[in-house]
Amino acid sequence: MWPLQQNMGLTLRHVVPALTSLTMSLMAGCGGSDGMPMPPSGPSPSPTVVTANAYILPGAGSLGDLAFGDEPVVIYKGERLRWVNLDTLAHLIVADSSDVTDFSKTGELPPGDEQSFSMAKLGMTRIHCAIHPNMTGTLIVREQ
Ligand SMILES: [Cu+2]
Repeated sequence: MWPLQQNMGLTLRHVVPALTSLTMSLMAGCGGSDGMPMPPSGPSPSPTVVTANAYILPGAGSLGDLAFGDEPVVIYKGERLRWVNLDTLAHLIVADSSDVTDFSKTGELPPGDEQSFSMAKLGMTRIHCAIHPNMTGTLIVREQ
């Protein structure tokens, strides 16, 4: 009986740290820049974050630098940038300078889909569509 119990003890000691590090890496993967400072206290108990929509217009693939409607797309620091695909084709928006703002790229956005990003960092970058390189624009994150 002794050898068996020793074995089980060893197994447990090895399994627990493995689970812990897996959990930690999963948590790290989920971490975004959602640690936003709360706005000054208002009537609502939950913090309100303004969402700014950036639209990928219908027919965007042939609209060139008008593909995103607004040129430049201006977001205020602390807002959520929400890419909304109003086109009938999928698009994948990429920042030319991926580390200047908190937006580096969307995933592939199917028609009607959307994706949001918390924009805490001030900056400006050119943007384009990875699928339709002629779709270009400018993204600016500025102080409110
Ligand atoms: Cu596109």
